[in-house]
Amino acid sequence: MTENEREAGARRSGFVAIVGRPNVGKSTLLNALVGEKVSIVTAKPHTTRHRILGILNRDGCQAVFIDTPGHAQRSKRAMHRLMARAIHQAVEECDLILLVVDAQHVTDEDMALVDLLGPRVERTILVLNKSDTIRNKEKLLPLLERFSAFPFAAYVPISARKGDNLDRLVSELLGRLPPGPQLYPLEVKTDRDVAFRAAEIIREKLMNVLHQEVPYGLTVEIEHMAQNEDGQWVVHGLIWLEREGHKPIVIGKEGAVLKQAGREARLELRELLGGRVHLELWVKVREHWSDSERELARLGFDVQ
Ligand SMILES: Nc1nc2c(ncn2[C@@H]2O[C@H](COP(=O)(O)OP(=O)(O)OP(=O)(O)O)[C@@H](O)[C@H]2O)c(=O)[nH]1
Ligand SMILES: [Mg+2]
Repeated sequence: MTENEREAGARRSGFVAIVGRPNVGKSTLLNALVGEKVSIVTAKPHTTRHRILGILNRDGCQAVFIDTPGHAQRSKRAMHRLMARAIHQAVEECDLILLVVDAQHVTDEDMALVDLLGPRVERTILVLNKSDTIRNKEKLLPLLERFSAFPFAAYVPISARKGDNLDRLVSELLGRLPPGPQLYPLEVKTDRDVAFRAAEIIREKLMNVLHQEVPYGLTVEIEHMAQNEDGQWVVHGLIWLEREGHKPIVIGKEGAVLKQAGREARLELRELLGGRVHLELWVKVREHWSDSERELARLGFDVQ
């Protein structure tokens, strides 16, 4: 945005899709841009499963970001099909794209994504994330050269975790949004309700406590959530697994895993809900839920 436009109070608004392969830091970036945790983050790939909106307001402009699941190789499972669809939809619908790569490990999968974007690279900003892991910044040069064969709108090295260079990224992207009105009320930060966010927080804590052992297809559903007379929130969460044999892993010895994840989740739910929280978790089994569109719809996936 030029100084003149800013003085004239020119408004810009639009949708900005955040895409990239798994684990490059898309959700960390979304949270840093929005200034609030709206999307969960773990050290493991395939953390984000849904399309999640996060909203930034600055200088009379509004950017509506769409966090997407990491782009993975083809898979036949219904859940992965839906995740791939979420990415394609986001890319089609948006005004601008942020393609996030891990500046330390650019792979053939990143390049495959660039191909997939095709002519849309012209409205894509290449975001070289995790630049804090690169001591010698000259190491970024060959990377930039590799990408310079494509007509990206801009190239911005950042650290989403440390917040480095985010101002530059924000000014690059706001300046490229089309003129338009405010799309969401200023106080709205995300399109997701508290039940969705609560379920995601519980899933994040489980993924962290389980380290390498997260059973494929673990998901969390909020069965009940309400505030009682003395202001305390009562939250009942169901943890769905695909196999009976996964139960002992998720429960842990004498319930240790479930207790630790529950403790950590409760602390964060307190912040989200702004009051004391009583959290109860149950582990349940439903075979093959991640390959059944009906089950996926029941668990909040957009199967339309
Ligand atoms: N060093 C460093 N680590 C980062 C940075 N940004 C994200 N990470 C870490 O990278 C890991 C993955 O972050 P996420 O934000 O969950 O990545 P994602 O791209 O959303 O992953 P999926 O949802 O699985 O596709 C986490 O351990 C983050 O803390 C960064 O700027 N620097
Ligand atoms: Mg993510």
